[in-house]
Amino acid sequence: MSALGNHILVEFMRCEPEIMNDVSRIEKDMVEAATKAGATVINSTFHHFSPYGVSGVVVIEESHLAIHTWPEYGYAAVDLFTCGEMDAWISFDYLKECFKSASYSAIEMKRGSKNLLTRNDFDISTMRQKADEWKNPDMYTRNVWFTDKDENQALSLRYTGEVLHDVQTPYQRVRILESPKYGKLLTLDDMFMTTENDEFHYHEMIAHPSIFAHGDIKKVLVIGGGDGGTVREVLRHDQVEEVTMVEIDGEVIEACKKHLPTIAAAFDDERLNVIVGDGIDFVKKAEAESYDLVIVDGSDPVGPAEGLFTVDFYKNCYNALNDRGILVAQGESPKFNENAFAELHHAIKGIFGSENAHVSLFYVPTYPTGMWSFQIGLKDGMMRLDDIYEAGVDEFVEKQGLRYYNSSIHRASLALPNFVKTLLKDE
Ligand code: SPD
Repeated sequence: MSALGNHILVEFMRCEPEIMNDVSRIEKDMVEAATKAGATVINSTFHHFSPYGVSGVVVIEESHLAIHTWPEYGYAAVDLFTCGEMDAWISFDYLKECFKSASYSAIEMKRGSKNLLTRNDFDISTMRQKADEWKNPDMYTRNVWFTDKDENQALSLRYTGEVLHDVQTPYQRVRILESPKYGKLLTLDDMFMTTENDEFHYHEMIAHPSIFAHGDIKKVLVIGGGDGGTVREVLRHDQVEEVTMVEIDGEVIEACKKHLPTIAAAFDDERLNVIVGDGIDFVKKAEAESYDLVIVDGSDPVGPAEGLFTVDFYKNCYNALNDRGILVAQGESPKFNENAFAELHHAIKGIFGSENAHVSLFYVPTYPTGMWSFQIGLKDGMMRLDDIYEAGVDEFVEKQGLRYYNSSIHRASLALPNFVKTLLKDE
């Protein structure tokens, strides 16, 4: 029986769940499946659903290949719809291998039986000309988003679907994704850590305010900070003699050295000593009164960073600081995780004294709500965070080409909105 097209409806079962959730890989496999069968690819569009599932279609001159996946069932429903001489069973065999499908079935049916159809007469040349006038500027379009969220709020960034690095370490899932707007993104588990295009907001603000307020920082301890952005900023200061960085997950350092060299830019500095190990334990055993500055550049209070939000840890940081020492800790957001934000402030108050606990606010577009904080403890009650030599700060800013921090931002970051003051009040 002669027909216009051939349709193979495929069930791929017992596939590898990770593959079924990898939009980039599925798109490549589908395009390759079409090409291997001799099809001419016109374009493709794929979408990743949160938290899992992929849908997509490859449009070919000979019709289309479409897919919908359910990673949680290791299942893919695939349509191979072709016209002309193309053998779609080649695509079938190829995809079966790609998806590592251990069980599959397929039904083949003819589409558009010619004995049931009547052909109309068209002016083919005009129609071809019309079709040529429309050009698709992007051959492949993807709608893939990474979302950092809690149960009520989220921040999503579109990424290209390219996963440059994806490693499950004993501590967390470390990923580097490529995005059109923010460059490469470092994510840990399901949270944004830093991005090429806005990392300077965070890294300049974690380092410079306390260094300028103190005036003579020489010995620094950084807990966490595996991407290298914090030590890069600290080491801009010539008076800094020694920086020890203790990062629990060596994979973060390696991934960032490889994919984020502009952030991991100071690992070769001779003043830097990198230790891959447990920062909580390191601080517990640190020599008393040995640091001018302790910076806690940790992740959010879940997983490996949970211990960085305990009173005991900050007591040990206090002990490790000398009598003019300063603590700066990643302080969470007063609009996203209010409880962690307020509890950390109370912990620092309890240890450093209520007049010596401070909060600086800054803006990071790629963290949920955008409003983020560093929390500061001053061991010396006479020190004032806003006491800076402005001209010196701005000369440094100019010379170093800083893009977020300056003397006005220094002061402004210490001004708190009323709702934040209320959040921080003692109960
Ligand atoms: N939700 C993100 C909290 C910030 C975590 N630290 C970022 C590391 C940048 N060096």
